[in-house]
Amino acid sequence: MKIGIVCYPTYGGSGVLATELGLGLAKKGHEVHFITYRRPARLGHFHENVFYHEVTNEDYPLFEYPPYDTALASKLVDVIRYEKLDILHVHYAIPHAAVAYMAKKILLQEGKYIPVVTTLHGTDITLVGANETFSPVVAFSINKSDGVTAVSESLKQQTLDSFEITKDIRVIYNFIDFTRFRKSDKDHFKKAIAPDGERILTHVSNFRKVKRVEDVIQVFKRVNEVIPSKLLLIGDGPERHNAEMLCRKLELCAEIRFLGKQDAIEELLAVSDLFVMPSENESFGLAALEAMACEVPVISTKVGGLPEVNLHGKTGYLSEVGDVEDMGRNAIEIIKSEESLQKFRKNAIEQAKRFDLDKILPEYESYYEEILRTAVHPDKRPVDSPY
Ligand code: GMT
Repeated sequence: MKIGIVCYPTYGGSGVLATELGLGLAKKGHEVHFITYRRPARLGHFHENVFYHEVTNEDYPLFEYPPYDTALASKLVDVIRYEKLDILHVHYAIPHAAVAYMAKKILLQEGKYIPVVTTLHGTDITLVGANETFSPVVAFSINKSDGVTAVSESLKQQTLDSFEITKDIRVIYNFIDFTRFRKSDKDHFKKAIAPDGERILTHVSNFRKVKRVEDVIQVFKRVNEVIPSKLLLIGDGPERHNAEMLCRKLELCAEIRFLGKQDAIEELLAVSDLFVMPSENESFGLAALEAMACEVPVISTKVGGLPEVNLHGKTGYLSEVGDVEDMGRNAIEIIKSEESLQKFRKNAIEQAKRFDLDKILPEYESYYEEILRTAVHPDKRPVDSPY
């Protein structure tokens, strides 16, 4: 199959998932074309069957906002036409689903029908999409997609609750590549971070408000008062400054390391003892799954799709948003003894295996096949069809 993939090329979860999906499909022999404004972060080097098309934008003094949507639609038309793609898979509804619809309509004029699959990732529905600045276009373009998937049951339900959706939404969970994410015993690495055998707590995110990074620090403070620990904060974003200020105020800078954006997150997760995700909203929590694959239990909130990933009392614990006391207590409960930690570690990896790439990738492949079989070419529709 020849598949086009559109996503945000940044460190956000949707871009990571889309890139891993494309790489997995390419390994299985599909031809995969990424169409993005920058090379996706995880597309580091040459891969067989993988092609990358950069969307370039034109600047002009009239444009206060260069029209990225138009540039992307034009690029899609060109790539789909020239590379003869079979299907287009766009990740994150805004603006990708609407742009895909535009490209589809343009190509229809020349008799080419390209089915579009839209994957909803979270904030495209819960935070940004539901806002009336975008909602009419989001609802329209979801309904005009040939196939729609959501990364958790919770996100599917939230989509149905927030918009008038006429399309069936298929839940296909996010996945994990176990060849990359697994526990390792890099002792020298662990020693450098925690020279006196302290426990290592880790948080990975894009440091947006929704991630509540300050809660991570508050949880860490409570843990560190009882069990000597270190905290690794991985990623960067608008909330980093506030987080650094809080570390200084709490006089915890010696115990907390801000590592910024990292490519080899798996190496850091692999030496961690606990992952902390106190988000206000999380459709799935891919970073938590990556931790669990490395046998790291998770302290998280019980929002969105997190209860589908992190099982309370088994792979970690779930708390109310902002309840740092509860999260602190739960964290201590997990790491208080080697016996307890090992039990949670074992459960974490067992649960992570449900989301193995080798299980989930075929779900996408058969969904594509289903869409290719059932999407109705306009020639075959009644003449008065509105499509
Ligand atoms: O977490 C973010 O804010 C990034 C965002 C994205 O779209 O890049 O992540 C969303 O998609 C991920 C992949 O499906 C999910 O694992 C995250 O839970 C989801 N984030 C939120 O819902 C806040």
